[in-house]
Amino acid sequence: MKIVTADVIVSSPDRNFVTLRITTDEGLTGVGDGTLNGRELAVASYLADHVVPLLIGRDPHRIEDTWQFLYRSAYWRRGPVTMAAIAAVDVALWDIKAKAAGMPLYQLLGGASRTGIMAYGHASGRDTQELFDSIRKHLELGYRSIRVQTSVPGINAVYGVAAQAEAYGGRYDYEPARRTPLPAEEDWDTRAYLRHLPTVFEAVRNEFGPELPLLHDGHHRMTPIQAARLGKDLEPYDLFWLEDCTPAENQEALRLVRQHTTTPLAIGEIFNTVWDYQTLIREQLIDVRSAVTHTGGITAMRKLLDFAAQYQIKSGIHGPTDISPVGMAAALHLDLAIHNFGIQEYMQHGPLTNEVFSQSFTFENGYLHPGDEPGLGVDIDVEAAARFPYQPAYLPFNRLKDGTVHDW
Ligand code: GCO
Ligand code: MG
Repeated sequence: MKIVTADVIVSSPDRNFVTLRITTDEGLTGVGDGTLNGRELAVASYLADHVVPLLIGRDPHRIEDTWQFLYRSAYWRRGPVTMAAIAAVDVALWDIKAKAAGMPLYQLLGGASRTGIMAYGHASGRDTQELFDSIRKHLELGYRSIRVQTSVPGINAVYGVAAQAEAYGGRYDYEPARRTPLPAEEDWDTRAYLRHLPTVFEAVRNEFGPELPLLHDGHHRMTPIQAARLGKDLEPYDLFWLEDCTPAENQEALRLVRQHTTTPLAIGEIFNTVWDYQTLIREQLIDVRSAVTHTGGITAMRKLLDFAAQYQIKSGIHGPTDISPVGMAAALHLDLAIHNFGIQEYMQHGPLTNEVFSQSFTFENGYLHPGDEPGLGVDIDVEAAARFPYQPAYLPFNRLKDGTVHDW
């Protein structure tokens, strides 16, 4: 078999997506997700200008060889643009291989290790009542694990609060990228946040009891010692995880947080290679987390998660709306196959996205399943995609009260 064409499709149904569609001389097609929120066109150019010409004529079955070729022949290693582009190719090739085998992809990854994939949903509110309503809504949708994000008195716009995001031009339940000519400016005050958040978790536990798994995303905004304090303050509320409590370019910073708290820690959605995790995994400084679309695809993620498994560290694959249905399907096949599955983030896409991407995965009683169609079980309708051309959109950023730029 040979690759005859590879098309880079940039579309914006509800939000921007970058999709790669590879076609073989036997008529098989495979799709991969290369969406990098707010920097989509950089990946599209990397693919169209520098990767697609190298794919034509290659044997699509040689996935490991193609991965190594794209990673090493570029010379300039790592980085989100490069690794998202490699991920798009890798996932499309796995899709083709599984279709050629007539099996759902998870079968090629070792078969199912479980019957369903536990997912968490994003509840949020500007106050306790709105938050409780949002939690109830998610429970009614079937979610059995809930991420809790809340406004903070004294701060105008806080990451992850849907109603607040809407007031600032966001769309649907939660989508941080906005179709504004410049990144939106938000405000931040860590002391106010550290005072407020434990009171919110206390209220949620009192209302919903001890069983419900609860999560929270700190979105890289604390220093290590602030993160250590928050982890300690949240211990009574038994979190499933505290995510991205501090920026982790410096992996060693997590040693300090770890020494102070038993709250499980999740890190990795902005990482893109196993090297970003080396200290975190080897020293068991985190418990879960990672992303498929931004980490070089199934090939690289499988190696990363197998490495993590030796340290009893579990997966928690990134699944916000900026992961396309293609990237989500890739995550689900991995989730089903690996032994060290932890939890899967799952935010449902808007109606236009579902017009462009046909999907076979299901969400029932809080559990996801990738379905049993050969391949990934997801495809892109190229004509429908063409109805939704790219629209510039940016993620917001934060400033402190004195005007200093801060992590968002
Ligand atoms: C999450 C993430 C996202 C990111 C988004 C940026 O936990 O889902 O933090 O909400 O902010 O992926 O594009
Ligand atoms: Mg996050």
